[in-house]
Amino acid sequence: MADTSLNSNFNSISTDKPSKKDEGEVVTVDEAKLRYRRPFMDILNAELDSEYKELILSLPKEERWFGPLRNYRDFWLLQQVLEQVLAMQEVFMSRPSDVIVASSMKSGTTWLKAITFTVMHRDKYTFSDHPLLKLNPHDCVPLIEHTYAARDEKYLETLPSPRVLGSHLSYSMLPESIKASKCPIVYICREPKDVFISLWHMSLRFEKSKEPVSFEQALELFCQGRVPFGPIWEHVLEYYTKSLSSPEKILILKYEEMLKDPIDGVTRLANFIGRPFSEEEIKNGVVEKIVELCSFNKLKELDVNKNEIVNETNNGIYFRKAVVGDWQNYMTTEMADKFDEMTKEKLCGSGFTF
Ligand code: PAP
Repeated sequence: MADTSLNSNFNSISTDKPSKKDEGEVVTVDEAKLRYRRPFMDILNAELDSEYKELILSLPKEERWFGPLRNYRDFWLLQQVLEQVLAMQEVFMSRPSDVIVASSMKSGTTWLKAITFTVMHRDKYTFSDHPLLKLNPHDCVPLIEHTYAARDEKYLETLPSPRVLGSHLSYSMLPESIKASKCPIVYICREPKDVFISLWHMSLRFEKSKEPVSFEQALELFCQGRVPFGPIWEHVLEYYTKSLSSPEKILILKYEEMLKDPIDGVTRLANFIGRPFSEEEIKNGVVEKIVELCSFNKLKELDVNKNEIVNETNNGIYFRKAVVGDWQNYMTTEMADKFDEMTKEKLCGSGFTF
């Protein structure tokens, strides 16, 4: 499958935190290197300091769980991220060759990033010497808005085409250049009760320094959409509706279906992004190898993805259980019924089901 001569590309992966010097440097595409993303704490600790500050401070605020979040055009975003989302609308330039991995949080993003990156770049790297063995999928596929929020946006320009980039933004909030460009968007969604449980567990590990909210209160806030990039129902529906009118632009994948039949999911994705598997690749088991490399069991055992802090980034938070229906271990029947009722109401008439 892979051209081993290109492995020199992988050998040049830099594990250094980008220095202040890097920020001012003009880096050409030829010098592109994959590397660790900047730590999320840098974003959380940043002060609002742009022309958007006044607008942001005037928006509805939520800081009981995560946050401070602000509500902008019906979605809740971390205020430091929102600031950069507003700034990047005009400056982010997508390329027609980009592929965008989109999702609401905790819906299978890490997995889909790994798969899309591997499918797209399968001629570049061997399975035994693959970037995913040393870097987290979020390093290989940077989240556009977090890269901006970490003031590291020049890095996106250094990546050679075709780039695989991620976003948790709702479709309506994506930069115009992504919407107007030919670049395909692969969107993954997941049953919201499992998303909530996944988010709850992440918050337990992430928000240690804050006064913790109760499970019941977190559930209430989730249902009100008061979580980063929420509400989830509107997030899914925006992409789903757009996928109906522009099926060549957006592919909707479901986490549960991917778990049941990953070969089919990977094959559909490869076809959609214009990188279908050849007969020879299929005969040589390339699809199975991609599924194996990107599998939960494989990725979570890698040193880079263990709980230890790597470059100030706790990659362990992205790998927990990876099962369907874990909500049953945490929610009462009453909670689940109320939740399902809401999901039914939100999706009513849309034609979409989880
Ligand atoms: P993010 O939004 O913070 O990037 P995201 O990757 O979307 O998180 O979701 C994390 C969930 O995907 C976790 O689910 P859980 O809490 O219910 O266990 C995580 O375990 C699961 N996950 C991570 N990697 C994989 C994978 N390779 N295959 C399947 N599921 C995965």
